[in-house]
Amino acid sequence: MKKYKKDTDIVHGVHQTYITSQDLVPPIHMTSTYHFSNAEHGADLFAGRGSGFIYSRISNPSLELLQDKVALLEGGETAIATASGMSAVASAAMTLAGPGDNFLSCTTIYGGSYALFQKHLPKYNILPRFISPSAATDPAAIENMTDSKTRFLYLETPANPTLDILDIRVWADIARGRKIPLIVDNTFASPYLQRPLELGADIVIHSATKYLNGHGDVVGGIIVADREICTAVREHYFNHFGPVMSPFNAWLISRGIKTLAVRMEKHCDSAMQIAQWLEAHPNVSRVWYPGLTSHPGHETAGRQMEKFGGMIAFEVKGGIKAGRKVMNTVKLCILAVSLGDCESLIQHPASMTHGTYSAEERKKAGISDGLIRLSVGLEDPADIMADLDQAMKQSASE
Ligand code: LCS
Repeated sequence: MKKYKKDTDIVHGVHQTYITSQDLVPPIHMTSTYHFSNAEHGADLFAGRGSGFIYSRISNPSLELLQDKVALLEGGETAIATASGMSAVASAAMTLAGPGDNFLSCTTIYGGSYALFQKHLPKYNILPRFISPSAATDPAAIENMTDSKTRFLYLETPANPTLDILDIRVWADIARGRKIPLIVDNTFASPYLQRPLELGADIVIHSATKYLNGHGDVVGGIIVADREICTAVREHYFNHFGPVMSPFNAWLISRGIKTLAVRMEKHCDSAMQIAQWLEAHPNVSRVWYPGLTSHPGHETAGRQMEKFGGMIAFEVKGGIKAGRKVMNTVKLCILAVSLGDCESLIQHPASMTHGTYSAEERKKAGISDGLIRLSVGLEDPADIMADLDQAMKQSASE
């Protein structure tokens, strides 16, 4: 296949040659099962001989199109579309580790992933080890947290919700040294900004609910890796636990991806402008945005990301009380969890997305009570700043 540039792959990328009607937009394959040509054909497919579809929990053309597209954009061999980002995380973790094993994750990750690791996997005697964000930039400290029972390393960069940046190459070198895979949750960056596999990671996970889909109308996930790993995920977990994506959702996410380049450019440019404005705002005590030179991960982010993303965290003077007022006073920004949508979304991690952490755990993860997270949408950034400004002024005057 001809190698195109990134923006062209985002729009074109992969085609399904077996669809003969020449549609510009492929149909949604809303089918649970497939007609075998004869008994021998069905038996061959079940035995893994030849290619074809068997049953939509195992594979479906609409899912295959999405999988091939995201694999192409991430520079991976293949992919598995899953019902949600959480089922992508769970499928990978449950495949790679078994009873008596451990794995190492940074403390600061999405609250749902943290709950899966901290509360649920231990029930299967799969034991998490968490490394603090400050130690997670020190190779010796990372190495010291692993042993012969460590089955994988796991990180988010930029991390939810603090936008911490970890050096993917550093973690990948440690994983390679121990002959274990590195999983990177690339949800906050999207493959438009960051391709962890090219930096040495082995598995990329997305909540496709976010930037990949980009329109706030779907929940979905995806795992990208080589064929060996994806086959293991399918055989050891996915096919029989069954967290499969619906063909309709796969179609919507494939549609969403076509505009990934233009959306990410605007998310990033607006976020940079808003982060700089927030940093200079008299009512703001701190801003976390990897594009700011004040961010400790700015240099690493500049090396491994093409731009700095559309997510900002900030704290207003007066802590959580003032922060709550801001969230209750915005008019344009929408008070909601999730991220990566057309609309700007504002939320409070300590009581919402990261309520799965205890107060002490949040402290270790660097998630302060006053932290507000903003997913910068596609509106005119001047309107977003005016909205935040009126909310902060009103909150400060009360
Ligand atoms: N990974 C990251 C980095 C996430 O932010 C999320 C969801 C997931 C995985 C799980 O994906 P899901 O199952 O929701 O598709 N993050 C959310 C957030 O920050 N607000 O609401 C959901």
